Amino acid sequence: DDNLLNYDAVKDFNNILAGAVDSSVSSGAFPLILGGDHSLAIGSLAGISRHYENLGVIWYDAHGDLNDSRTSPSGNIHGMPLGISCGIGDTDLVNLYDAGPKVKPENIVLIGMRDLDEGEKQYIHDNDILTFTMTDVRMMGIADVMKQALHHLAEKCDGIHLSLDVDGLDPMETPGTGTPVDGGL
Ligand SMILES: [Mn+2]
Repeated sequence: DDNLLNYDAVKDFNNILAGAVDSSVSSGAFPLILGGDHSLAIGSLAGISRHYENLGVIWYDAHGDLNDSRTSPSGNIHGMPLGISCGIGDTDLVNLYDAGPKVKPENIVLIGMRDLDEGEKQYIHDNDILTFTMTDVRMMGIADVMKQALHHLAEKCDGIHLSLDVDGLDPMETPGTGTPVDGGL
């Protein structure tokens, strides 16, 4: 598949990261992962998902990151990590560290969305993923959004992986992002 940029580097790095996160959780520590590219969530989710039956995911981002190589307009793997973790896209990345999907779509909450691609909108709709756009955040306030997000996950999840893309914030706060989208928090 030639629509996956930096494929080998992303795959190798995420295997190492998944192992590090797995060991960290095993030792009772709280893994905090900082990185320059959201493709690292493939490895962080793979490493932590071993430890939970129903892992919840709060995905704070301007983007859904639910593309696969067929729907991705850019080929950037950092636009695909949540999709890959749900089992869509490149087989080796889907089966990274452990075989099969790491996250169930019904256990995801998307917050801060304001730049979704058509394929992503379809996936969100088909899988009924709880989604708060920036319009929702402005109308409801972030406190209410978080309350609803946690309530939604508390009913069925035994743990939560929080993923925060700096582009979820407004580009005035985080000008260093490669994918700025106006109107963030
Ligand atoms: Mn993003």
